[in-house]
Amino acid sequence: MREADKKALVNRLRSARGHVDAVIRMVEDGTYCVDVMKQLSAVQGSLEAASRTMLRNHLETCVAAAMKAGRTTEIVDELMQALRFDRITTGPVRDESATAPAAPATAATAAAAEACH
Ligand SMILES: [Cu+2]
Repeated sequence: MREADKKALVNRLRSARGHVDAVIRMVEDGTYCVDVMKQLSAVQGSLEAASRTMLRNHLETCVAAAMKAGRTTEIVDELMQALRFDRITTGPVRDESATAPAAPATAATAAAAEACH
């Protein structure tokens, strides 16, 4: 993996970990359900982007090298197997602008939270 790509991926994963910590605090604090769900969706989007980055790297490095070495069938078989269990990477791309950190509850969500808890 190229050093710059590795650095970017590690940063993204660290950011997702921080985001998960924030969601844990939201749950512990009794934040309104829908607000928690919104943040979980944002974290998932970030992890999906990380997974796509990993796939792209694999195609550009391992797969390209295997094909050059004439191991096409072997590497394609492996890839087909891997993609089978990774619908996240091969599925539709999410709106990554939805990965913003948790926003404070509005008056409307606060009122709805009252009804919910
Ligand atoms: Cu690889």
